[in-house]
Amino acid sequence: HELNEHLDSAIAESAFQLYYQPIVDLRSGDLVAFEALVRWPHDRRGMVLPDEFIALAEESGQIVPLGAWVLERAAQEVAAWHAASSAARTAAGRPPLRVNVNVSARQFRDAGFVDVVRRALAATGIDPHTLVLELTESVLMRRDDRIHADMATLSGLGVGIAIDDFGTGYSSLSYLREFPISLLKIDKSFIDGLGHSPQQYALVEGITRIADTLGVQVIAEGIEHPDQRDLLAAMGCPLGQGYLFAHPMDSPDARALVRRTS
Ligand code: G
Ligand code: G
Ligand code: MN
Ligand code: NA
Repeated sequence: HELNEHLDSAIAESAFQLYYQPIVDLRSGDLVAFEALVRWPHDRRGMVLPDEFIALAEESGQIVPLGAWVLERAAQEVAAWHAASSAARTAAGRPPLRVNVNVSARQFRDAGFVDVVRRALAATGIDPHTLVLELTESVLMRRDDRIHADMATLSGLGVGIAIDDFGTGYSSLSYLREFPISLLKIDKSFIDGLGHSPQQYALVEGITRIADTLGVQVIAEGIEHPDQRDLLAAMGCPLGQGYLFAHPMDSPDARALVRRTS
C-alpha cells in the first residue's frame, strides 16, 4: 500500500505533529488537561487526519513505533506546560495539567508497551499522575492475564487509565470493576441527545453517579452547546471536552493557552 510506505518514512523522520484539545472543569471552566491528537502534515495531501491512517497503521503494526513517538512527544509537551505553569497553578491550589494519550489495542498488546511508557516518563521526568492513557473497550474485551498485569503495572506507576468512547461497547460497566480505571469518557453520541432525550439524559446521569461512587472521574465528550454543558454541570459531571470550549490546537497555541490561564 502506498500510504503504508509513506507512513514508514514519516515514522522514520518523525514527520507527525500532535494537536491538543482542552479538557475543562465544567463548573469553573478551568483547564485541567489536554487530549493529544496526532496529525500528519503531508506534502501533497495536506494535513492528514488520524481517521485516514490510524486503522492502516494498526493493521500493519506501524502503530507500535508511531504510538511510541506519540507518547514520548506528549510527555515532552506536558513537561513544557508544567515548566510554564506549575508555580502559578500550585499557588492557586490547582493540580498540574495532564495529558491524555490515545492508545490503540494493537499498541497496548505489544510486549514492549509498558517499557515505552516507562521510557517516556524517565526521559521527561514528569509526574506519572499527569499522564493518562485512553484505551477503547476493544483493549479491555480481551481479558487475558497479560492485560491485567500490564494495567496493574501502569496504574502502580501512577499513570491514569481512561476508557474512551464509553458506552459504545458491550459490557462497559463491568470494566470499571475489573480494571484499575481512573477516568471514563462518555461518548459524544450520548451527549448529542442530552437536551431532547430523557433516556439519554438518564443514562448519562446514571453513568456519572456510578462512576462517582467508584471514584472514577467522568469526561463528557463532544460538547458543542452551552445547554449541554449546563445540564452536565447540574447533574454533577465534573469534566468536559468539545468544540464549545476549543478545537484541537497545535503546540504553540496550547502553550499560549497554558500561559494565559495559569
Ligand atoms: O484527531 P481526531 O479528533 O480527528 O481523532 C480521530 C480519531 O483518531 C479518534 O478516535 C482518536 O482517538 C484517534 N487518534 C487520534 N490521535 C491518536 C493517537 O495518537 N493514537 C491513536 N491510537 N489514536 C489516535
Ligand atoms: O475517539 P476520540 O474521543 O479519541 O476522538 C476525539 C475526536 O473527537 C477527535 O476527532 C476530535 O477532533 C473530535 N471532537 C472533539 N470535540 C468534538 C466536538 O465537539 N464535536 C465533534 N463533532 N467532534 C469533536
Ligand atoms: Mn480519545
Ligand atoms: Na472518544
